Amino acid sequence: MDSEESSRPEPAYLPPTVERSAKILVVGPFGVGKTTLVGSVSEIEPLRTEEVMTQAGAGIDDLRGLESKTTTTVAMDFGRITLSDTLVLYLFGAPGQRRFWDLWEGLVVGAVGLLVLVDTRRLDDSFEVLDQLEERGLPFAVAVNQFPDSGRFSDEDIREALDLLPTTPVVHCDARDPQSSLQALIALVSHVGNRSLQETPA
Ligand SMILES: Nc1nc2c(ncn2[C@@H]2O[C@H](COP(=O)(O)OP(=O)(O)OP(=O)(O)O)[C@@H](O)[C@H]2O)c(=O)[nH]1
Ligand SMILES: [Mg+2]
Repeated sequence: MDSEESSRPEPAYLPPTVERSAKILVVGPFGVGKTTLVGSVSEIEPLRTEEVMTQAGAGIDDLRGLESKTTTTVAMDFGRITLSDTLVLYLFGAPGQRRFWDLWEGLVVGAVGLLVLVDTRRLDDSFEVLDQLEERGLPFAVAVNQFPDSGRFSDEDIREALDLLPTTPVVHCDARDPQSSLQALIALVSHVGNRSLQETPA
């Protein structure tokens, strides 16, 4: 168990005040920080399906700026965060390697919205992701995961570069930081609106 996990409070049960739940899918290209975000913000021990990357990905998976990355998600991440006294989010993280994108079909079922993580050092990788989402019509927010050598881009720069609608929220975050990740989720939930949030069974 690492220090991040051992310091996590372990609320196994939902507070009795929780009335609504929402499934959120965190998507984005390879290595953008999806597993990191789900793990940092989750109040329960996150479920991870990491496998060590092999030579099969050499020349396919772009590891520039991710020199310390040795594993990749092969199925999904799962976490939970109680956002307010009455609302809980179930977080699903998608695998980012292109060859696993078919799994997104299943993972997205029941999701009320998507958080799209973006790495400005490799913005091109995000175009294909956004194309997929626009076909689906589900609400999404864009969270720019800030790396030390990312450079500074304004929301407007990001909006223009990714050709986003004026209504799509753009936030900047550090996926390693629980509070920062939480702010990204709050931006998404505000955008999704209360209408889509499910009543939890009594
Ligand atoms: N500096 C910095 N590093 C980060 C941040 N988020 C993630 N990392 C690092 O970047 C790498 C990628 O993180 P992952 O969370 O595995 O990315 P992923 O999107 O889940 O990757 P796949 O599942 O393989 O697509 C890891 O080595 C993280 O430690 C961040 O906000 N800042
Ligand atoms: Mg991952």
